Amino acid sequence: MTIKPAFLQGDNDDRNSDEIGTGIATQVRKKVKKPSLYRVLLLNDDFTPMEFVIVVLQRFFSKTSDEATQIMLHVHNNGVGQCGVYSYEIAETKVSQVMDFAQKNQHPLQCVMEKQ
Ligand code: TYC
Repeated sequence: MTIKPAFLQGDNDDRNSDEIGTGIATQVRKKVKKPSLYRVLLLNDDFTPMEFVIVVLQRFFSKTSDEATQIMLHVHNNGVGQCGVYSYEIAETKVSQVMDFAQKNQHPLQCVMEKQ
């Protein structure tokens, strides 16, 4: 039987090779880590118009008019609500886009992310 060293094994080979005759257990299983997920949240305030929040949810989170209205009302009534769940980079981009858009329109809307 031929034993291939770990570095010659195929890219898609994720088996464990316990022993290769050296007495050293060699771990060849690839570590495939799932990306951590982050919630993107909108916070309520007393000044941002409801219609503006609905536009944000449609433009940046691809919500329908009905979904956006529901989420906006949830935030209005509860103080905070979820726009979506994303990988770190996407969540960060969404937060930046919303904060830029709110600032350009002179609304105090706050958008944050938190690890799920
Ligand atoms: N409370 C705001 C108002 O009465 C509406 C609002 C909803 C603001 C959601 C921010 O994230 C928000 N105009």
